[in-house]
Amino acid sequence: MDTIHIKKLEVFANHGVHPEENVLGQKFVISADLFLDLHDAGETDDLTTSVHYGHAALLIKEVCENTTFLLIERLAEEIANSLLLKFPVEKVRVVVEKPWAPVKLPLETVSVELERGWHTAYLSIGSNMGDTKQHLETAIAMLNGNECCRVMKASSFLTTKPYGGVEQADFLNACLEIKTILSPYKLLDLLHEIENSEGRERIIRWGPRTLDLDILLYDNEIIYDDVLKIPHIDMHNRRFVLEPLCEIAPYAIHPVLGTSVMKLHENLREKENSTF
Ligand code: ROI
Repeated sequence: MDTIHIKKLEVFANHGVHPEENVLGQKFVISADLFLDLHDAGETDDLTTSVHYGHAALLIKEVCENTTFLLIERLAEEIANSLLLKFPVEKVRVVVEKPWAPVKLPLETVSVELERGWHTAYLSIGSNMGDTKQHLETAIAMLNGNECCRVMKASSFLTTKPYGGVEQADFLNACLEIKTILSPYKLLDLLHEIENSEGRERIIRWGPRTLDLDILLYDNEIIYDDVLKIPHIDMHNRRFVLEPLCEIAPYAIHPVLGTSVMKLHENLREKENSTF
């Protein structure tokens, strides 16, 4: 992808583990690569279609000067997040150098480097208690209200029969495409927070719920641990997931099965038709 480079911006700031560093301050040298599509700027010569590198450099300076962190890792993370949130960039690479680090050895510099960016995730949302439509709408509003998430697409709301064998009321379901700078684990935490704020209690497994939010896909990532399973472990068997997901992302690929959402939907319909 096209890149704007900001190379070795010098700032004076107070980050460090030693209290003396927080008082005296020292030099930090920051480099940032901003990844974005520069075709429009290249063709139109219009600054509003790109990022003003002066504004980006000023933001970096402000983040460095207005905070005091122990670690340069934390500072780099904060710079990366600020750039991603303030400017229309897909990804950033940030290097924080600390040439005067008090390590009592003759080294040129110490530094950290990290890359952060916007990710695409697909979520399933569902409710079968109370004002179901209101719960889904609140979930969408709360996701959009979080600066680290942007709801890009929402499917229509579908009334679906309960899946999973527990007798209960019909569900209202939908799927969302979001952009997020949160890691999969942080995104999961946010989804739990939103569920809890809508009064979600975990009483019966697969029982009624005011609001259920699941991560279906997160880029092409595959995660399988005690906390999180991505892609959602049962999504290919759930019509209430595949039908709305097919509306907004028919060509998204399930990274384990290597199959498009449209094909998974078709396969499930065939399976259901052959069993009934
Ligand atoms: N069934 C439907 N139709 N919709 C859901 O959102 C839903 N969610 C669940 C279980 C209980 C598995 N069944 C569902 O968690």
